[in-house]
Amino acid sequence: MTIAIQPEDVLVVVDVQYDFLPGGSLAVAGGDEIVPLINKLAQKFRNVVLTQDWHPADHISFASQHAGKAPFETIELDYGIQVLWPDHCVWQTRGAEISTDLDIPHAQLIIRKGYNRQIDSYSGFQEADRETLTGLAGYLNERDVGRLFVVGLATDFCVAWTALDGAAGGFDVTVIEDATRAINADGSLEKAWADMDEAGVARVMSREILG
Ligand code: VGL
Ligand code: ZN
Repeated sequence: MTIAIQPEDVLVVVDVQYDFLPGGSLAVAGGDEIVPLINKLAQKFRNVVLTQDWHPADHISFASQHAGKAPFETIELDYGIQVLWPDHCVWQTRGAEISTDLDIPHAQLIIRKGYNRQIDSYSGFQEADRETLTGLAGYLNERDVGRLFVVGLATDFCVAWTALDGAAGGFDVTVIEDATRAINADGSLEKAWADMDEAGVARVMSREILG
């Protein structure tokens, strides 16, 4: 069965940046494999939005900012549990750049997130304090868009949180599974799919769209 993409549908391409690709500081295994597929999918969409993880060098999510802590350990912050990461996507560094292999000249908006030093932001919609909004929902509502299709990196963090917040915001959200790759730290991928399933986020394969 093929899913027919409508002119008002939107492709949301999450964090296809050098630090999340092989050779990057927080490389997601197989992250480069999805780039040609995303390019192919993007041709089906009139509307494409990109997100970009964009941190100051002393961002609170970096293990390097917490004495005695190593990447992938967690700490408790005001807004809840925070996973600590290797330094990544530091603004104005190459690692933060969106891959130039992404061939989507018609992409209309790049939403940056994670630029507040004290708050992480996996989601393209709101920061981890669950209060500070990025403006993406306002943009999409003002554009009167249809369904959201989410692809990119990483399935279990920024893709999942973006999909969940989209659904919570009333959008019809579908994740295109084979156009994502996961970090999968400590069962995070299984949990992410369970959360998305419960929130009514649909899960499809790219062939259902590409035919
Ligand atoms: C991401 C961890 C930290 C992601 C961003 O894009 O999934 N993961 N920052
Ligand atoms: Zn980040």
